[in-house]
Amino acid sequence: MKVAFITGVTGQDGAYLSEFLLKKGYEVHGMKRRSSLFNTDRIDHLYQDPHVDNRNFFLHYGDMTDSTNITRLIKEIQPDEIYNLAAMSHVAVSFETPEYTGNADGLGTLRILDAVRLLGLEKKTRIYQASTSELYGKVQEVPQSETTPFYPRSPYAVAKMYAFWITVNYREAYGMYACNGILFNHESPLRGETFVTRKITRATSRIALGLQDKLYLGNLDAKRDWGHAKDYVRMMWMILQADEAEDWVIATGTTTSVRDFVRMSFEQVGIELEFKGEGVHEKGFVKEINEEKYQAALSENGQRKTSIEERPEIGQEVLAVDPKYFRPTEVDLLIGDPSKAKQKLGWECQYDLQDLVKDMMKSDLKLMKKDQFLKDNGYATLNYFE
Ligand code: NDP
Ligand code: GDR
Repeated sequence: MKVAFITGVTGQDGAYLSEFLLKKGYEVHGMKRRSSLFNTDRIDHLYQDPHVDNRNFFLHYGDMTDSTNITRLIKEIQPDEIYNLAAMSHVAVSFETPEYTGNADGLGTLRILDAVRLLGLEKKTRIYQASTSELYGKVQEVPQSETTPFYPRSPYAVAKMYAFWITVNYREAYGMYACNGILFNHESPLRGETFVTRKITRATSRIALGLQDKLYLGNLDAKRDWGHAKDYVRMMWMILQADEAEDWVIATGTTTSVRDFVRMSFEQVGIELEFKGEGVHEKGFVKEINEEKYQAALSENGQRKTSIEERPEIGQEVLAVDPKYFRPTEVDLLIGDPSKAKQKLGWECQYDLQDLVKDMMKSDLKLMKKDQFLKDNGYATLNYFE
């Protein structure tokens, strides 16, 4: 039985990767942070009672900023594969917490690599480093591939650039099997609520159900190459099974603006939007509602129907720009060229963007119907949006 150690196990990718590796027969160890509330929502379905025998999923407390803890965990676990997914992963927040981001995302990666070296596990343990398309930053060329120069545009991306090169350096200096997956944006129903896609699918669901009037976003012109996280965690594993340790771009090869992602989400509930104005004055209005599609989307999962008074109306302003979501420096356009991974690893996506939006909207409609039920019955619901 192979043993994997996943940092960032409580995050979007950590949850999908754990599921994937457990299905493959791995023994999976995950590192989670201590928090004052439970932070294991995404992996609770995998949890195993510590008092039973034959467990194959284990959680350990740890932090990327604590080398003694990381070294001890790797010594105890003796992993065949390490997936370093832990990071302060929000680009906008990294401008608020640049030093911490450098420590956790940049030096944290060094702590993993150096622990493996100091413990003499260089020949046993393979390491996957969660690198990112944010490394490309300011557009130098499109589509971006393994040979495109980096130009990071945020403290997050700069920290990840250190992590990228220290991974390459340990591979070259010590002969370690250490790889970077340069993954472009990938999303899912498990995506954190403050990343733009999830913020949009949550708000669209709430607006359709009459729980919220309007959504505020930042830069609607930004373009991203969005894939489904399930497809991308499969690639993380494939990267560590290759004969040679290398760096790989994983992307869909298509790009879409934030504005079009909003449009696609509303289409899922039969609402057509019209955009008016420019820049900070741009707004989105309800242009048409396809009654059949609206009813079909909302009546799935069998909850009560949204009353006429609660429903969005034609002409309603449902989207506005709030400059507080603009970033001091922005990444305008990402579109990846995954040819190398396609040719050498046989990379294929099972989900396209339409499937992704559908999957996220289906899940968020279901979650928001739960909120509708709670509200109907006099309970408080989450009222926090960032
Ligand atoms: P998430 O933000 O969903 O998860 C991040 C994980 O890291 C969480 O488990 C979080 O714990 C943990 N974490 C954060 N800081 C620390 C720390 N100091 N010590 C220990 N654990 C910590 O990210 P994703 O799952 O989306 O991404 C996984 C990795 O891939 C990240 O490194 C990200 O930067 C990178 N990446 C992501 C892409 C994407 O589009 N999703 C694209 C390219 C790269 P907690 O739950 O307690 O907050
Ligand atoms: P990104 O993802 O910065 O690409 O990093 P995010 O979803 O946060 O932003 C994508 C684009 O949308 C624009 N945007 C907004 N973003 C957020 N979060 N909130 C808004 O209200 C909003 N309005 C417009 C942003 O300006 C940006 O252009 C993600 C993270 O998962 C990283 O960890 C990962 O490395 C990269 O993807 C690849």
